[in-house]
Amino acid sequence: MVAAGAQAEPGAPVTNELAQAVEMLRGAQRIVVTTGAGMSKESGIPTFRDAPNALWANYDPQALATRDGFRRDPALVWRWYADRRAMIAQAQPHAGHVALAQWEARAHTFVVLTQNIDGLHAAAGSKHVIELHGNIFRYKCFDRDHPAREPFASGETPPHCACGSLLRPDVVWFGEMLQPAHLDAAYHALAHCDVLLVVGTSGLVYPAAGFAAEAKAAGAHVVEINPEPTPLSELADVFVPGGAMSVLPALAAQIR
Ligand code: BV8
Repeated sequence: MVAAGAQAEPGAPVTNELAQAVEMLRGAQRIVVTTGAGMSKESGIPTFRDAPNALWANYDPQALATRDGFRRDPALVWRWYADRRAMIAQAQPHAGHVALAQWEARAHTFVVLTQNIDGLHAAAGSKHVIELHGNIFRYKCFDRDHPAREPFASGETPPHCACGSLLRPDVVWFGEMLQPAHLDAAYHALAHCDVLLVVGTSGLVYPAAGFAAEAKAAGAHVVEINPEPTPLSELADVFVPGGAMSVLPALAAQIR
């Protein structure tokens, strides 16, 4: 389901940086895209920095998105994710997500490595998506990672797994390892890509924050798309100032 009017038509003017990025991408057959919260901002999902709603204003995600935070107050963390899930469920992919999905169909290899847990890349039609930090619409048990799905047998907050453990969202919290298979696939893609697109991430959270350096070391070009410079910008061959919803369609349209 894609937002009405979310056609991947170019929205951004062709700027000098965009033209440079097009030169780098034209002919590139192996493309990796890594995305952060900024990719979903124009779908109405707040980033970690400018979350408008009360929970995010009053709680530090790094305190809540941890095993200790869940142990301290499982009901609070469960409700925090339930509020986010309800908001994310209303969000739809925008023209930038659609542009990436259409581009994938034309490229030789095209992999999206996303830090986002909202599922919007897949919803837009992207087939090769690695959800590095999990998915807010999936659940598992806290002690043994047993998968769980709604409707839950128990009505408590949080509900219990059949094994007796508490249920939690199936996302990767700070201090938790990412799935080895995801990391292996990500590093393999980064080691063999012609271009890495870095879209909508502040470049602060590892291991994703290290992807630009990995790709660069393997000889790839790095193109960053963000309204603001980030710690990754000095690594990038081209920094394209702007939002994902307008820059990605404009870029993809030039590469046909
Ligand atoms: C791990 C899921 C092994 C849950 C998240 C010291 C040094 C290095 C590393 C560490 C360290 N100490 C601890 C670590 C490891 C830690 C880490 O990196 N900490 C940081 C803070 C230093 N990492 C981990 O724990 C990871 N696991 O490494 O395991 C280990 C373990 C322990 C110790 C060492 C190693 C697990 C990290 C995953 C955490 N889970 N999310 C949930 O979402 O609730 S993190 C969460 O926050 C996101 O997934 C994302 O990764 C991060 C937010 O970052 P962004 O996505 O970049 O979003 P942000 O809001 O910051 O920025 C938005 C950007 O968009 C901005 O730049 C803005 O300008 C731009 N933007 C705005 N509008 C637009 C736009 N861009 C485009 N278009 C627009 N319209």
